[in-house]
Amino acid sequence: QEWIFITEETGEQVQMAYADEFAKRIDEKSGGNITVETYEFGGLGSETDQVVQLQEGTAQLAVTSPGFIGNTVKESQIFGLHFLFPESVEETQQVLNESEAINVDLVEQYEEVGLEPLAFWTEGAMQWTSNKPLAAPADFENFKMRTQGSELQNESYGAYGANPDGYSWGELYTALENGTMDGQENPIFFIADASFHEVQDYMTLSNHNNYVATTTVNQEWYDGLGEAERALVDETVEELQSWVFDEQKRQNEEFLSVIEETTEIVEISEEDREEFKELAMPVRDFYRENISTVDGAILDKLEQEIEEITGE
Ligand code: 6CS
Repeated sequence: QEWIFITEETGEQVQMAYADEFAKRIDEKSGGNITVETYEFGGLGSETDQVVQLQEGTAQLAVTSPGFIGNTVKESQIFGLHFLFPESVEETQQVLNESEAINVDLVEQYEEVGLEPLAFWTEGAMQWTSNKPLAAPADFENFKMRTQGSELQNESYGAYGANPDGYSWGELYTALENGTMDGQENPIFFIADASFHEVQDYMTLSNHNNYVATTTVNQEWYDGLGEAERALVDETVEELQSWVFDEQKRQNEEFLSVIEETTEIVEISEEDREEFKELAMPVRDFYRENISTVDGAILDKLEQEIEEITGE
């Protein structure tokens, strides 16, 4: 048997490292009977094309990101809210592992469009890079901010006064270089590996959100697997939760020094951080009223679950 696993990243970036590790373990466990072919981003079209391929079953497995899948699964845009998840990446992963809002209620939303999410995991806290220092909301006035294009991501930056626009990351280096875009958000490993820091003068340690990736499979394929094969997939995905946490941590730590060599690091004062948080709060109501198909019930539950985990 041969399964196709597509990701939105390239080389040894976290999603590819994940897919390759998955392939290796399945090969070993199946005694070579199952081969998992992993595909880098670009090989099979844009990020949104990949969602369609997964739905159609051209690919059986994928790592998907809410920023790109948000038009297909509206509710997944919840991950575009700023300052919702705990500041600690460890606690964020704990929420992603344990939350019923995510692992039951949100999962049902994916199932409605033929997709089966098997695990949600963080690729690390996101930071802003920019061509001028971003330290307070006022700095975002008329700032051309690149997002992945989900409506809620755009609303989140609109709330600070920015002009957000969706863009594929494959074209982002050039857009930042020629000034079509002024800045973007991503985890540190990705900023450095995609060389965005080369064409940006500043990186703000904003920690405003985490990058959440989802191991997602074609539902019909998954339901049609034999019991032993499905157990193999489930067990491997489960094992990889702690593996990928360590991998993103290692990559984010290692790459920070690469960025520091060329790029000025900007910190946000406590006061300004509070101002960002205040501006981000009404976006939750926007999500409840304009994006959610269940009147914000998933967000209501998730907020409670986060409170229980952080004790705040
Ligand atoms: O910014 C992006 O679009 C990309 N960032 C990451 C961390 N992974 C893939 C994604 O396409």
